[in-house]
Amino acid sequence: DEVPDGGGADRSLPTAVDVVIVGAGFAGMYLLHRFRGMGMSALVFEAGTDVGGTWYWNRYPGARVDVESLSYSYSFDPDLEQEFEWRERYPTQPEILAYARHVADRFDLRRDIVFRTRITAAHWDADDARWTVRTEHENAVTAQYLVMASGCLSASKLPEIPGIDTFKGETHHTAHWPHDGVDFTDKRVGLIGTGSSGVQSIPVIAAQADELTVFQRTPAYSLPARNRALRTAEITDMKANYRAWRQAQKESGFGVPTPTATRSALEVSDAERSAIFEQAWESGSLVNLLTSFNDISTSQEANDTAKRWIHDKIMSIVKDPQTAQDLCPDYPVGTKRPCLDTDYYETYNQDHVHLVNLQREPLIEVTERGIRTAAREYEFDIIVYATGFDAMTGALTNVDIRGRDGVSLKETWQAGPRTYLGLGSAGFPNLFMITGPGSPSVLSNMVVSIEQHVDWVTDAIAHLRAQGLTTMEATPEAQDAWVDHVNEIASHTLYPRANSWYMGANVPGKARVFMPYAAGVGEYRKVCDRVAADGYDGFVLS
Ligand code: N01
Repeated sequence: DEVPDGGGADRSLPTAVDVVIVGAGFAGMYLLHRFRGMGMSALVFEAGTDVGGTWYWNRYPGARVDVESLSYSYSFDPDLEQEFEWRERYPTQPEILAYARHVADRFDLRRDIVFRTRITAAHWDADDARWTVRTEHENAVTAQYLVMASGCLSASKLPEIPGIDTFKGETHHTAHWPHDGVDFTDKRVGLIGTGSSGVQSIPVIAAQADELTVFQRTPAYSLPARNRALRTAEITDMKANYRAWRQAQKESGFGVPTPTATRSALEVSDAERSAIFEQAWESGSLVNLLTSFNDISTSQEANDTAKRWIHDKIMSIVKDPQTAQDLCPDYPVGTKRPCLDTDYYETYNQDHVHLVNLQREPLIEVTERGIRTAAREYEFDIIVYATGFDAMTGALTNVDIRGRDGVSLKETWQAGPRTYLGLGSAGFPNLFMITGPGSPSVLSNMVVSIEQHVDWVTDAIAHLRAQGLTTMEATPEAQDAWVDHVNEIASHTLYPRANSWYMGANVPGKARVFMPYAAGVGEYRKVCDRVAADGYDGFVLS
């Protein structure tokens, strides 16, 4: 992988800047652009060798976004919007990475990005009212503001299985895929995990491998993506109407405009309900499924109708009845992140693809030769871990962040993250999070939420500067009220009923708290706008 022009650990760094930004993904890049526009000095630290964040790291076979390309893109520059040509409805990881690189070039971002450099610590110094940020290479930079643009799904996670280091073959995690790929030809492959990464990679690995065995702890709900090349007419049409579309994105629930469902799944006939689910299934859009009726995410009974309908679909596609049964989830639809796939269920009809249901046959250990379950040992040449992330908080608590009086963010969040608006946390002045816990973040089109947060944070800092002020910190009272509100909203949904990474359930010992804000991006934006209009109500400015 070439080292981009920004250079890396060996470049000389300034000792003080106005802003340190952690992460050069979509959030970090836009932050840098905005801060520069405000005449501020900003430095971005990035662990990878290039921009792109999620799309830099997740290079596993079949990796694609599950939001349509024309919506999953920056809106802040109409010229950028017009000039970039998306090729596919759901673009591949290389296409999205190419977009990120195009943005970096277009706005000359790399000269202020320090690549190959992970941040290890950030400590607030109350006397100077500055953050001291330390890197893995023992460099230190001070900054008035620290913005964590470190991603919600970026701290990857291996499973806690005994013997994980003993396997003699090749081992890969989907979020750390080798840049020159993995050759599965003639290989016996074991894959653990059936979330979005597993569901996307399984059909592609199966097409190459000699034998593929999938170890499933919890089945996913997955919809066929119906991916295709974009038609010239739809690109032209979108480009002509982008402003209205962007506005609709901002006001929508998921950051993807959809008609509002007005009816309950329980008030229509079985035939009509099936026809509506079939339409969502055929459309290749997760949002269409989740918004097919107005009570899919709030009523167990309504949700059960979707669940039964999808079970029937799975049973009709997968030929072996036991495998089909094992692929049917029993938690409510949408309460774990649903997946979008290409030929996922069909893949299990191939003779060389096997499903191991870990609920019936628990995983015991990784051995030198492969994986041992309670039933037997499976031998592999390659093991793929599609086992996900310490989501939403991992990338924040992995850094030794210390606020007022040396208080640690990680320790303060032991019982679950506590933020005001998902943007700031009491006791941590001038620390901002992009798409932090307590904001819609992972329940939305991330680019829409990222832009809203970046705009809000940079506007807030512009406001401080205009007032001759230097610090901003959430009050404990505003934060407590916000955490209560986030929990209250979640309690009206079915989300807390599943053992999901939204709940921290995939990380042993992590507090079980529903982390994102479930009222939708449109409602959330109104709250943020109101807070700003009220002079940043709930924050102390000084
Ligand atoms: O990770 P996951 P992911 N033993 O946490 C299993 C986004 N994304 O990388 O469900 C056995 O969803 C685990 O089982 P369980 C998207 O938001 C988007 O796939 O915890 N199994 C699960 O099956 C997504 O939700 C896209 O019981 C173990 C799997 O590993 C998020 O990223 C593509 C285990 C992990 O699934 C994360 O997706 C990719 C153990 N000890 C990702 N530990 C698109 O845009 C974990 N598992 C399409």
